[in-house]
Amino acid sequence: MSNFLKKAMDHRMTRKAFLGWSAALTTAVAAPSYGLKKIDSKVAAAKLETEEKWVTAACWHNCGGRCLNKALVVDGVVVRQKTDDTHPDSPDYPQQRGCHRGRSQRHQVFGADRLKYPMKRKHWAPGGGKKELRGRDEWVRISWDEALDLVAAELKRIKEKHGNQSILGTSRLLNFYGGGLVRWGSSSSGAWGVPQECMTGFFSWAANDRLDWRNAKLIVMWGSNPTRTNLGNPSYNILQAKKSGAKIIIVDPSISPSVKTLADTFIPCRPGTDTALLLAMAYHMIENNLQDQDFLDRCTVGFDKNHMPEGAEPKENFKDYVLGTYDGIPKTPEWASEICGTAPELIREFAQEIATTKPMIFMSSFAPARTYRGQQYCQAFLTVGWMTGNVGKSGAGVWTMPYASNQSYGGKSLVSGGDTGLPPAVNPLFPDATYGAYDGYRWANPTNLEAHGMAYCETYDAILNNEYTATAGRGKVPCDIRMIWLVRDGSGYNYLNQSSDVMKGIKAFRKVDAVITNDIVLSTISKYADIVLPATTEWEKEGKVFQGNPEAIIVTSKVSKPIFEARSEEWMDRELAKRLGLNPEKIYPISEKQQLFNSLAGAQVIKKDGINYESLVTISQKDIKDWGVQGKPQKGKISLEKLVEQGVYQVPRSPDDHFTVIQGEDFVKDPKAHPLATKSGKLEIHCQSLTDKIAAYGFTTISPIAKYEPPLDGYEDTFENWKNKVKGEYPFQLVTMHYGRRSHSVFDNIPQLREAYPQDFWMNTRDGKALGLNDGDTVLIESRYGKCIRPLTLSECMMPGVVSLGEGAWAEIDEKTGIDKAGATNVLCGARLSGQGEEPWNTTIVRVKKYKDEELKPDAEWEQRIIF
Ligand SMILES: Nc1nc2c(c(=O)[nH]1)N[C@H]1C(S)=C(S)[C@@H](COP(=O)(O)OP(=O)(O)OC[C@H]3O[C@@H](n4cnc5c(=O)[nH]c(N)nc54)[C@H](O)[C@@H]3O)O[C@H]1N2
Ligand SMILES: Nc1nc2c(c(=O)[nH]1)N[C@H]1C(S)=C(S)[C@@H](COP(=O)(O)OP(=O)(O)OC[C@H]3O[C@@H](n4cnc5c(=O)[nH]c(N)nc54)[C@H](O)[C@@H]3O)O[C@H]1N2
Ligand SMILES: [Mo]
Repeated sequence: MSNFLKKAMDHRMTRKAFLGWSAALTTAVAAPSYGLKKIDSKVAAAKLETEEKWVTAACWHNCGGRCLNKALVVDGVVVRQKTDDTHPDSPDYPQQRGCHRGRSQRHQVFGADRLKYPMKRKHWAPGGGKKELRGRDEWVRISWDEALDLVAAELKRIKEKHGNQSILGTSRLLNFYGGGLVRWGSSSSGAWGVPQECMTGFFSWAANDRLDWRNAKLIVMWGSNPTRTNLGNPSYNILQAKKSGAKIIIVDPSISPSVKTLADTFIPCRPGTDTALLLAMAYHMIENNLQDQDFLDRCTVGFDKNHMPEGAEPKENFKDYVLGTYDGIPKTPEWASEICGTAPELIREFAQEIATTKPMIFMSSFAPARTYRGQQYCQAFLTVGWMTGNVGKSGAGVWTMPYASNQSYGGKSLVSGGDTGLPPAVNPLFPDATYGAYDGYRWANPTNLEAHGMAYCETYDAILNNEYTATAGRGKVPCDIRMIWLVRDGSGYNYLNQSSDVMKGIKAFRKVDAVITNDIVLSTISKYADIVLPATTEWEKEGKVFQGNPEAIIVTSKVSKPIFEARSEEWMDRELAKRLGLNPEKIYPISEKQQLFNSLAGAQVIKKDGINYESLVTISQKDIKDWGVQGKPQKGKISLEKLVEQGVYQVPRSPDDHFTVIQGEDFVKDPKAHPLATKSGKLEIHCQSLTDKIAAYGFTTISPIAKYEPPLDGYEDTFENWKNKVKGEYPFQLVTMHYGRRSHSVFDNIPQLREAYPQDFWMNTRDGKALGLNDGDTVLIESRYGKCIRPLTLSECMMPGVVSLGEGAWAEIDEKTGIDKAGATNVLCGARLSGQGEEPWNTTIVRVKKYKDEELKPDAEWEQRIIF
């Protein structure tokens, strides 16, 4: 046995002993899968020299990063992982280094709890069988033929008897089979979408190039925690700006890890009350005439009565609302402080600083907009940012970082992969959204008559009550949902674990005739399903071009054969298609290999001039022959072989390159010549189209200017008597932040990561003491919607009255007590309809007490969900 192989195996043994893993886990990890042949050390030693290979291995999850992962494959077995070492690291040209999760990927791919065989719930029968047993029934291993026959027959039966509208889901195959109901709304970006569209024409959706951040004197990060939520290079980039002299201010209800590593100043603010804080900052600026009046007059509408958009009531201007001219309530720091908890003096200092420090970057995450009626936060944030005039200039900007889709660098795309050539498959029941796009930033057009489906938050009610709110003012329409169809490719499910109200979700799951999923592990949705199809991970597929980072693309390769009986989603679709009387060749006219080839052949890289693009990859006739694909030879900057071998193409950067982008420079210089895609062509502080659009959804209303209205389940609702400050039944505000252990629910099953990032419930020390609680106690956390138990961490880092729990833990619900042991946040967060259908997670209220009925073992020691 070679040294490193021995080391790798020793490492496993120590880990095993340390974590006390189950016997089953040890077997599967020590003799991974597909090979399952034991490595004969002598034979292996002879072969090893030639059979070691570093392969570029995908890391495909929805974490916001796109990093380079390499796997060392020895005799078919992955023994080690590493990350980017393709070039030396520097701040200008950083390596694309993976995080602790990406580097744990082999524990996911080859974990003992990987799904190995198709399986069926024992008491499921076409039509549902014993539906109430979902989530607690036994599993039966079945053959692929049986699984595919059952799934196809049930899909056919439901379609023929009840119609496509009784199927909830969308997938390439399903869309060819008549489609299904779609869940729309905004899960990821909270309320940001429609305000961005209507107030800015999507202008503030993009940031200046990362190298330009170094020119900022001040960076305000609102509700932003990149050291946990942007684990690739973004925090590193922000650190470079700090080193170049930028002061950093973070606004958050907790002293987050990012406050500790990046911030110079911390501004506390209660969840869901940011609008009040922002209005008070505006008040201070107006009172002291600190706003950039020239910018406001030239580039915005609605700030004061003299600059209103056409048709708007002059009294409805922002300035007079802040001053309280007509409503008699000046939005002073004292007024705000009672709501947001920030000291009035601190509000004044903060306002003074942002108004007088130039250039400043004023950026927000999604979290404060993941609140009830979250649009008001977006309005207030943009308005106050614009009041400082920091738009269209170097080192300046007012924007929301699109965390989930890229590395949050800003700037333009310097290199990108081409189209796969796979034609889109439009869902006939929801023609707006083509299958395949992640819906984080999409929301249904509220006037769309063709949209069949409901907001995320209304899904379970739709199943249970047979009606949902339709778009285009159609009011409630009847429905009869019979099937939940989750046979699709990878992430983006947003069910149970990841969507509000798990408890109601389980009831809904237990009502339908069939729940079909494909998955790589028995995640929460699959646990409550009837038939689960084992999918291959990206490591077992042909490879893909992964995009998102504007400066680099990652080209992955196949790392291993499919383990056990796992099959690709495409294979499942093709097999099901045959059984449904569809032509698989029409659904997948080109092979996976051809798709990869097309992406590479179409890849474009920016030229030195910073304007034009050229082909990235050199392809020879021999390449085309070797790959067995169709294509034409072409000339580019890197050979196909080299790119695949290297696994990454990154555009080198330096401060004097021509790639720097200053967002909105032209617009600010001459707004008439370069109008924005808004009604007025300017930035809209008063925005009637926003009000109208939100009203069209029929959930909550929003004023055309930023106003503070207490959200449902916000701070005010923690009181029984607001005036006398008497606390009510649910006295604490819960935030459900994104957590280092995992990417949403993905990776939550990895014992090593569980050990490194405990799923603790955080509370302010004084609050805990007042309740007689100690650090490490097991506590029961209850909301109107559900309850869970977790170990308590007391910390002065939490604002008093605020508690927090990382989102994504795999719900582990005790059927007898209804208590979730894992700390799955959506057990606590209720499904409430708001605005554009955004999920209002960060406005949730709870109560907390000591829990004595059970000793809670660390979840790193829990039994894994291993079925076969
Ligand atoms: N490790 C990890 N990283 C991830 C992900 C993951 O699952 N795990 N998911 C990725 C995805 S898809 C997304 S959308 C992004 C999400 O990125 P964000 O939305 O930025 O992430 P959160 O962790 O929800 O919130 C960030 C900070 O906001 C604070 N916060 C919460 N509510 C409020 C509020 O009302 N007001 C204020 N001022 N602050 C508040 C929280 O305390 C937290 O410190 O993260 C991405 N990155
Ligand atoms: N309370 C609360 N809830 C939240 C949030 C919050 O802040 N608070 N954040 C929300 C946000 S921003 C987002 S983006 C959503 C994300 O919500 P989801 O998209 O639902 O989350 P994931 O956990 O990424 O879901 C991935 C699913 O795909 C499966 N999977 C992974 N890899 C593969 C594969 O290769 N093949 C197949 N077939 N399946 C695979 C996993 O097992 C898992 O079931 O969560 C949201 N939920
Ligand atoms: Mo997200």
